[in-house]
Amino acid sequence: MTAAPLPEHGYGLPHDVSVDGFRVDELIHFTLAAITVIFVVVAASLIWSFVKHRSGPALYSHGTRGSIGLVVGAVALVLFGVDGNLFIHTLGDMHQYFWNFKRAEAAQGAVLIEVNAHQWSWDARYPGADGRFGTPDDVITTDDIRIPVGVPVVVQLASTDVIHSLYLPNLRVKQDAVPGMITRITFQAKIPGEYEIACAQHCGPNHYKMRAVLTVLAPDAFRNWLADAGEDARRAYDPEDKEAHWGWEWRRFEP
Ligand SMILES: [Cu+2]
Repeated sequence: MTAAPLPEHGYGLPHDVSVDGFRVDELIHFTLAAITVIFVVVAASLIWSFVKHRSGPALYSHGTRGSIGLVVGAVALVLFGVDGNLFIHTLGDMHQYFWNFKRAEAAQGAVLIEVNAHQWSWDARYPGADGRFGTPDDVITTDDIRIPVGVPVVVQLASTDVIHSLYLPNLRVKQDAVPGMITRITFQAKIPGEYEIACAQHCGPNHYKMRAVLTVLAPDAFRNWLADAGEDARRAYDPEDKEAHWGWEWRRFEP
């Protein structure tokens, strides 16, 4: 039984413990502010017209040039000012941070992990001391992903049955695990602790049980854990146990 992360308290988004999560939160807060303003303007103009036209004969009209211009202008303002702004910022953030695997993998001390999702748990694989996946010193865990604080982590994801989705709410990232594909996700934690890992894609009757713990450790604690686990893995390695050999050679996506 692994430790459970502490429940979140209060209102709002889950506690953000990632380096880049604020970029997601900023977009959400900007959207909330924009729709609040739009709601107030729309509700106020509705109430105003109800009151203004509450008596007198019914009036049918397609509007004046001025009123049509006002509506078209307001729609254009929302489309370009709000949606356009979100679109441009999202593309920029994806390109520079959330999908910048090249930079993450090149970073000093970056941690690479392979995750195999299946009904209904998350198996994680670390390359061990030799730095290569699919060798006898690979460290394998179940529903227990450990990472060091302060360095980029890159996860390559696979699924052996149906579509799952690796969701780390406290790091503001989520990625589907799709049978027949290797997908990937990168993030960097800035606060040690235990956080929730959830499957975000309904994947069968026990989907709700597909929870795991992400433990963010101090760099030394992580190194020690990985070294000890690598020793254990080497001792426990069984070449006949085909089930345990699901790892793959780390996929190079960038040329
Ligand atoms: Cu699942």
